[in-house]
Amino acid sequence: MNLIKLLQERRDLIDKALNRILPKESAKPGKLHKAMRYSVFSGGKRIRPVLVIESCLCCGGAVNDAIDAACAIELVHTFSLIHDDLPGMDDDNYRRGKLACHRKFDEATAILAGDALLTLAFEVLARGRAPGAEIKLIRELAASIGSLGIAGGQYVDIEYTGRKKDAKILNYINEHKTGMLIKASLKMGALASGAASGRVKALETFGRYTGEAFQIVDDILDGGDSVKVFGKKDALNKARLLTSKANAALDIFKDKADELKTISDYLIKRRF
Ligand code: GRG
Repeated sequence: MNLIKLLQERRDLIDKALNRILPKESAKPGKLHKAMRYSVFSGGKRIRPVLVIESCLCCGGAVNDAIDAACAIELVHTFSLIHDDLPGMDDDNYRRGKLACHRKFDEATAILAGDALLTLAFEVLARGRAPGAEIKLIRELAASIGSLGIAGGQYVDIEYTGRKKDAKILNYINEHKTGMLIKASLKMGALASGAASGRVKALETFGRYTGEAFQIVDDILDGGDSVKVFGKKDALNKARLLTSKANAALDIFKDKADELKTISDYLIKRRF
């Protein structure tokens, strides 16, 4: 398997679907739609939607079964990045080397662009191509991003601004702020395929470990909290251990899980 080619193919497919789903800039209010499109198409790696698709394929589903869930996840991810950059949160001027949405446009536009992306995600799931799975998908996404999910993780992260974090707090933040959406990506891919509960559970376990490892590597790449709390060497060892646990959870799928295992290995070796 040529992983780089596979990732590129999946990204192209996801970008085409996102382009179809997002309102055109010509639709009123044009500036709001321009801001939504600016943030969605500003160079994201599309890791989460790729995971949705691969999880669905691993369970015997088709790409088409997963594409709406994949787009919904990316819309929520983009929403969370727009809001994360706002002055009341991380107050960042740049995202992916480009002006953050509120700097390119203005704060009100960025807040509303985020809100509109979040709500669009649920609309997409509700009109999805996974008959019978819609409610399960909507429930999974909603549960992963609320106060017991990403919003909770972000809240605690902000609460600890300027304070020393210990391993317990950091694990909580990583698991919620970053891990929850990655875990949801794997679970939603499985749900979209109509997989039985044991298989869904296995992919959820893979997603939980992979999500935690992803944030640790993110911190290693930019000198973030995991490096401060664990030290660089121990942080990398932790990410490797989490990834081997993640991959072990997929043994029941035999070679059908090869792509997912290769992706999780790649995510801890990445330099981007
Ligand atoms: C979702 C209801 C709800 C609230 C969101 C603002 C907020 C509350 C949460 C912020 C969450 C956040 C910014 C987490 C960081 C996750 C992370 C590691 C992002 C980087 O992911 P990549 O590398 O990004 O996949 P690209 O740029 O490739 O898309």
